[in-house]
Amino acid sequence: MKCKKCGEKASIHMRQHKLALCKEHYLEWVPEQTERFIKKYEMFNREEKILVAVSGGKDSLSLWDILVRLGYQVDGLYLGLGIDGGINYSHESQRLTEEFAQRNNLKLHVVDVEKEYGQSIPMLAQSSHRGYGKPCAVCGLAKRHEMNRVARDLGYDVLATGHNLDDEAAVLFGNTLHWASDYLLRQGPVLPGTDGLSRKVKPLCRFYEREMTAYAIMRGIEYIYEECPFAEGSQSIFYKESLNLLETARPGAKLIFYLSFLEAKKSGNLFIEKNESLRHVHACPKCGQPTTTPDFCSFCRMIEKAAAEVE
Ligand code: Q46
Ligand code: ZN
Ligand code: ZN
Repeated sequence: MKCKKCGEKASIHMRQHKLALCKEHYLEWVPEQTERFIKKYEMFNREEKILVAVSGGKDSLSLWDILVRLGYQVDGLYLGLGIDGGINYSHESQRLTEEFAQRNNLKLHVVDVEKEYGQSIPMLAQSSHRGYGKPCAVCGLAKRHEMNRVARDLGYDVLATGHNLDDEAAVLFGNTLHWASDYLLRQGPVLPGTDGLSRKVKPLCRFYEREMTAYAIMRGIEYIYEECPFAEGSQSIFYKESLNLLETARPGAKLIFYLSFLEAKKSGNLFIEKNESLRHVHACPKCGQPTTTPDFCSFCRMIEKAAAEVE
C-alpha cells in the first residue's frame, strides 16, 4: 500500500476513507481534518480560550497536541480522581500528563477531587445509602461538575474533550437502544453554553479510535495504555465491541451511524419530543451551576451526604 500523497510506503490505511498515508502525511492530515471539523461545527475560534480535559490517555493528549499545533490558545485540566486499582491508575495518568505538559511547555491545571471535597471517587462510590452506587456514575457526575467549575472560575470560553468516534458511536448506540430522547437531543460535537455552563466541544468525534492511537504513537506521545480499572466489563465497552463487529463486516458503518444521526438531528427529522424538565433550570444555591433537580445540584448533594456519613 502506498501513500496517496507522495507514493512512499504507507503507514496507515483507512479503509472507510479509502485512504492510505505515510507517517509524514498522516501527521499532517490529522490536524487538517481536525481544523475542518472545528470550522464545520463552529466549535471555537483563535480568539477564544480553550480548556482541554486531559486524562493521560491517547485521545486527550493527542487533542491537546493537535490544538497547539493548529495555533489555538489551549491549556489543560487534569482531574485527580483517586482511582488506584492495583496499577495506581490515577498516579500514573497524572505523571504522564504532567510530563507531556512540561515537555511541550504548556499550562496544566491539576484539581484533586479528594483534596477539594475530602472524598475520592472510590470513596464516594462506596458511601452507603446514597443510591449513586456505581463508580462511573459518580465519576461522570464529578468530572462534569469540576470541568465546568474550573472553566467558569478561570474564565475559559470552551471546554474540549478527547472523545473519538468509537466513544461517540457507543454512546449513541446505548442512547438509541434505550431511546433516551433527552440524551439524544444533547449528543453532538458541540453542546452550546448556557448561563453558568461552558460550551462543550469534541473536536476528535469523527476520528476512529485506531486513528488516534496511530497519531499518538507516530507523534511519540507517551500515554497511559491501561484503561481505568472501573471500565472493565462496562456497558460502553460491550457496545464498542458490538460496533466493531459491524465495522469489520462493513467498513465505515460506525462513521455512517454517527454522521447520519447528526444529519437527522440537524434537519429536525428525529422524532423526539422536547423534554419539559430541560426547561426548569435554576442555579444551585451552593455552587451556582445550573441544575434541574430541586434545591442543590446532584453533585453538591452527593458531596454533602458523603461528608455527613464520614462525620
Ligand atoms: S474514569 Fe471514571 Fe471512566 Fe473510570 S470510573 Fe468510570 S467514568 S471508567 S471514562
Ligand atoms: Zn506520504
Ligand atoms: Zn451545586
